[in-house]
Amino acid sequence: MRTPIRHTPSLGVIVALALALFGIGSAHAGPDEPMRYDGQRIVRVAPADQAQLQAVLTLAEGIWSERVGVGPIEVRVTPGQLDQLTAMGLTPEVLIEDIQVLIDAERAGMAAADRDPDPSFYINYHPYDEIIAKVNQIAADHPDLATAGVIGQTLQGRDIVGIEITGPGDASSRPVIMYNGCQHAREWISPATVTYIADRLTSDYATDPRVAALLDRAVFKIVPIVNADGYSYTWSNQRLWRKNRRDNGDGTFGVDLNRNWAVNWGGDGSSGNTNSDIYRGTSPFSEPETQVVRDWILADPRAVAHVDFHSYGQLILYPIGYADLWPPEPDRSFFVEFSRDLADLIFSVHGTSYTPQRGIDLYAASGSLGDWSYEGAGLKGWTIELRPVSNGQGGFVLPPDQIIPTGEEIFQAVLMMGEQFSDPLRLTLPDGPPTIADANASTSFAVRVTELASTLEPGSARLIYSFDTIAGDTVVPLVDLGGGSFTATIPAATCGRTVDFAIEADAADGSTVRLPDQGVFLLEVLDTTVVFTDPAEADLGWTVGATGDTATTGIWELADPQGTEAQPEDDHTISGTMCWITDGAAGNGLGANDVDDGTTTLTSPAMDATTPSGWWKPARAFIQYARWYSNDKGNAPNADSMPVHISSDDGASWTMLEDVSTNANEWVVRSSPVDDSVTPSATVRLRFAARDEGSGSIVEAGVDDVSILLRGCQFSPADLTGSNDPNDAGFGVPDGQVDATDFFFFLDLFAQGDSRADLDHNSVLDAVDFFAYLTLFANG
Ligand code: 0X9
Ligand code: ZN
Repeated sequence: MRTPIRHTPSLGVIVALALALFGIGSAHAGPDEPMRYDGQRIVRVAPADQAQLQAVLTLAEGIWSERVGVGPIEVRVTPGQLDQLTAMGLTPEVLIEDIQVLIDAERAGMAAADRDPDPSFYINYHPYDEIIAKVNQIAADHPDLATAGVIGQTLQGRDIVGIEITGPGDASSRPVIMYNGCQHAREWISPATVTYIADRLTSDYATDPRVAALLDRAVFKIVPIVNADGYSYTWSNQRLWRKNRRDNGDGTFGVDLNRNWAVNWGGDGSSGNTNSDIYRGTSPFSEPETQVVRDWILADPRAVAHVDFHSYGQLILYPIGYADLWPPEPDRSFFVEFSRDLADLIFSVHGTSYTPQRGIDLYAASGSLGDWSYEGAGLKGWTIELRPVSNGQGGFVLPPDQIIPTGEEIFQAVLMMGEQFSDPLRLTLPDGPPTIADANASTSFAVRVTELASTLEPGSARLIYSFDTIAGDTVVPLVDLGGGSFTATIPAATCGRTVDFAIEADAADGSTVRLPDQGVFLLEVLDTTVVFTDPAEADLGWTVGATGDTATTGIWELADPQGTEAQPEDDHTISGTMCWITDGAAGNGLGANDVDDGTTTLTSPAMDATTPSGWWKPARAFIQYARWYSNDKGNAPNADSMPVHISSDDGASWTMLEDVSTNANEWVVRSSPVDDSVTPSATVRLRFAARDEGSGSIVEAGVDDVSILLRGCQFSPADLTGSNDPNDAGFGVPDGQVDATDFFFFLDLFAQGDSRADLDHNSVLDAVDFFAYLTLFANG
C-alpha cells in the first residue's frame, strides 16, 4: 500500500520522486512499498579481462547471469550505468528492456487471480504465511498420509516448516526422499513447485494406484521455504533479493545460504565480500537456516536422496559442483544416466528441455547444498533449476501461469525418482547385453550394481545361464572389480547353441533384484569370419566428395590424425596409425580445421557381402566400422549429425544405416547385418556425410577398420562326427548330417566322461546333458 505524503516533502524526496517518474536512478522503495526497478535493463556484456569484469560488477545494480567471469555475463543496470558500460568500450546487448514492467505484470496477474471466486492455489504465487498455511492444510486434509511440523527457526524467528508424506503402516524401513525449495529468496517458483508436489502426492493417493503404490513403499519429506526471511523480504521490499537477512554488521545484509554448507566452504565460486550475492558467511553453517536443514537431513537415517530446488535455467545438476571432480563409480554413471532419464521424462510432459549436467560444468559453487547432501550426508543429491530456461523469459520473475505446468512436469520426475529409490539396488549393463557370442570362446560383459534403498550383500551378484533353455540353470558369481563394477562370463559353446541368461543380486534388506526384471536375455553362439577388412593404412579406392558437397574446410582425408579436444590422436586399428578423418591436422584452435560451410562426403570402395549357401544356420553378412564423431564443443553444440548410408548396387541408390548425433568423442564400433538394410551383393558401399549446418558448431569425424563379417554355423551342434571309426578322417569332424553316427558318438563321449558331452558347461555329466543332446538331435 502506498503511504500518503503528509508533510511537505523534502528536497531529497522530490529528487527521488523525479527520478522514479523518469525511470532513472537506482532501485528504490518507500518505507512500506516494495523496491521498484523502473527503467532498469538486463543487458549482456563481455568483459575482456579481470579488471574490466570487476569494473562491470562494481558498476552494475545486480548480477543476473548464472555464470560470472570474463566473457559474456548478464547484469541489471540503470540507464546511466548502461551509458557507462558503453563508455568503457563494451557493447551491451539489451535482453530485458524494463524489469519493472515484468514485475508489475506479475503483480497484476496475481491481483486478477485473487479476484477469482475459487482460485486454485497454484494459479498464483503466495507469501510466506499462505504457503505455510497451505502446507498445514495439506497435512490436515490427509491425516493418514501427511504430517506437517516446524523443524526450526530462521534468523528473524520465522518457522521453517516441513511436511512428511507416506502411506499408512510401518514406515520405519521405507527410503526417504527429501526436497526443499527457496534457499534463494527471489526464486519464487521453487517453493510453489515443491508445495504443488506435496499437494499432488497426497491428493492423488486415493485416485492413482501408481502414487498409492509409491507412497506405500517410500517417504517424501519436503521443506518448501528454507529462507523464510529472505522470501518475505522479496514480497515486502526487494523482489530480487537472494540471500538471507543476516545483518553483516557493516551496513550490508545477507549470507548466500547456498555457499554456507560445509563442503569445500570458502572455495571457488563463493565470496568473502559481505556485499556479494554469493557471500559465504563467516564460517560453514554460520546461518541458522543451513543448520536447521542440515539437522533435518542428518536426523533421518532412512534418507537416500535429496533435491535442492532453485530457478532458473532448466537444469538437472549433479555433483561435483565446486571443482572439476567426478563422483566415483558407480555413482558417476548413475548420476549421468539417471539425470538424463529424468530430463527425458520431464520433456515428455510439456516439451520443456532440462539439461542434465555436472554442477561444475555450469560454474563453480563452493559450500552448496547439492554437494553437501552427496559428500556430507551420503545421499544422492541434485540441484534442480526450474523454469524458465533463460532470463529473456523473465528469469526469477516467472509468470504465475507457469506454476502448474512446472509442477506437472516435476511431479513426473518425482514419481520416477521415488520409484527408482524404492528399489533396493539398481542393476545395469553399461555396454548392453551381449547378443552374439563367438563359437568356442567365452563371452564376458560388464555389470554395474548401484546401491539405492539398500546395500549389496557381498558376493551375491551372480550370473544365471542356461544353454538352449533345456539344459538347466547354472549359477556363477560375478567377478567383483570394485566400485560397483563386475564382470560376468558365459562359457564357450559350440556354434548354433543359444544361451539365455539373467543377472541377480541380493540386497541387505532380504530382497533379490533381477535383470531383466522379466524373462531372460538371449545370446546366439555363431562362427564369425572376417572376409574383408580395410585398416585404412593405404587408400583401397575410396572417394572423397560427392555432388552437393559445399564444405570448405575439414574435408575427408586419409591421415594420421593430430589429437584435439574434438579429434582423435590415434586411429582405431591396433597396429596402424592412419584413418579417414575430416582434416587430420589439429590447426590453430578447435574451430580451425573442423568441417565448415556444409557437407563433406566419404564413399568406400565396393565390397563383397555375398554369403555362402548350404549352412546349417544360414550365414549372414555384417558390415562393421569404427567411427568417431564429435559435435559437442564450440558455441553451437549438437547442431549437426553425420548420416551413414549403405548401397548394394555399387552406389546407385542408398539406404540410411544410422544418423550419428551422439558425441562419444571416442571410437565406436558399429556392426549390423547387411540384409537388415539392403540385399547383400558383391558391390556394397558405405558413405559417411560429415556436415556443419549451424555456424559456430565444431564437427569432427573419423572412419576406420571397415569390415565385412560372415556369421552363421556351417554345422548343427548335434552334428559331432562323420564317422565312429577313430581311424577315419571324418572321426570327430562334423559332416553336415545329423544321424545315428552322431548319436552314438555322443553316447561314447558321455560314457567316457568327455567334457564335450558337458552341454550345460557346469563340469558335471548328468541327465541334463543327456537330454540336452536329445533335444539338439531332435532339432536337427
Ligand atoms: O548458484 C547457485 O547457488 C545455484 N544457481 S542459482 O541461480 N539458483 O543461484 C546453482 C548451484 C549449483 N552448483 C554449481 N553450479 N556448482
Ligand atoms: Zn538459487
